[in-house]
Amino acid sequence: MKITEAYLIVTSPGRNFVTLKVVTESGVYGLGDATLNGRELSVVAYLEEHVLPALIGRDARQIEDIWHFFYRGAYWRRGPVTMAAISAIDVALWDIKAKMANMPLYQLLGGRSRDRVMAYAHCTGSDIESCLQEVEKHVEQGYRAVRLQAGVPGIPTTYGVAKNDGERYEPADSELPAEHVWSTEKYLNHVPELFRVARERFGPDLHLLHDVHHRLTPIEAARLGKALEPYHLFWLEDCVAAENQDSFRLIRQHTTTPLAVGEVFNSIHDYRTLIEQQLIDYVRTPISHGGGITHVRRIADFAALYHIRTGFHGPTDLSPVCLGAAVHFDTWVPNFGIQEHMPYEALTDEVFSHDYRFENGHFIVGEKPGHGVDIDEEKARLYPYRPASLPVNRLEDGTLWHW
Ligand code: KDG
Ligand code: MG
Repeated sequence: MKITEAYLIVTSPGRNFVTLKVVTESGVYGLGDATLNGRELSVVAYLEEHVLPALIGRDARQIEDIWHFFYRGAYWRRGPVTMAAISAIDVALWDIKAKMANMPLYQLLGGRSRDRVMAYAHCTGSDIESCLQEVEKHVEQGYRAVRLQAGVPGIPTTYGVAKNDGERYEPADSELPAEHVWSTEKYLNHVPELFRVARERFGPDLHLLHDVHHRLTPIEAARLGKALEPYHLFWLEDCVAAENQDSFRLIRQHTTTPLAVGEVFNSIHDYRTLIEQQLIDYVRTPISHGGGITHVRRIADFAALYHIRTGFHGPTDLSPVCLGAAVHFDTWVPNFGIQEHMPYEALTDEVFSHDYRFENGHFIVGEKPGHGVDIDEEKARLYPYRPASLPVNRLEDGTLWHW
């Protein structure tokens, strides 16, 4: 089953997406998501210039060998660009294999472990009250889990909060990086109050999540985790920048608030200490950044040994191809925790068709062979790439701070 063609489709139906299409001699094709948000064209160049020429002619069934060819064989291992490229190939090949087997992808992985996949929604507001109004809306829609981010008094803009209440937030909203102001003190004084009021208003059952976007030091994260303990968070996400995995030990010593990490990780090696020493509770690396199904499955299995569960990154800057593959993975993976969900714009869904459904706060996997996501290439051509950058963050005195 030779690969005869492999090419990229770059499109921006509301958001930049890079999609790899791998075609075989029998005409069966597979799609993989190669979107590295904010750095999209670097993966296009890496794939087109260095990888795809060596993919043509290989046997599409040899997923494992092809994975290692582009990982071990590349000399330059790991890193977001390399791993996003490998992920795209890997997911496209799993899509092909599942289509050849005439099975939905989750069946090929080992079958169903659950009927539906619990997702969490983003609820944001300029202040506590407007954020909680969003929670109310999402609870009415059936969500059982919500991520709360509210504007911090005294800081002009807060990343992850919509510009206008009731709207979705856009992570990459300017051509060049906008500069935001950050105050750890103001933030730490504010967040516990948000969760106190939320827990009081919505009762004990609703899962509450929060994302720190890597902005604290370990001891500050420990303080926040401790302050949030009475409100029983489902998780506290990315509380510190995680290059130093050992630093999580300090956080863990001080708090029982569950910790989630990994949306910017791309390898099992990024997790080694965190998992082996049980310093975290959820792994978040999406399939499109962590080496595809082949490698993320290894991360999940490693995590399972230590009672750590999955909670994949799922913002709108990963394409529906990634989300489609994630819903299959989530349906199968024994140590599933939760799936992030930010609904796509209608335009995105016009370009990418999918057979997963979303109902009452849960994804339900489709039964089409493969991962069930396709792209309308003609429509995709109508929406050319547009440069879009994430903001950067400075302390009030001008110091460049963690993202
Ligand atoms: O492009 C950046 C987003 O993907 C990121 O900010 C989203 O932190 C995020 C999350 O948890 O979804
Ligand atoms: Mg996050």
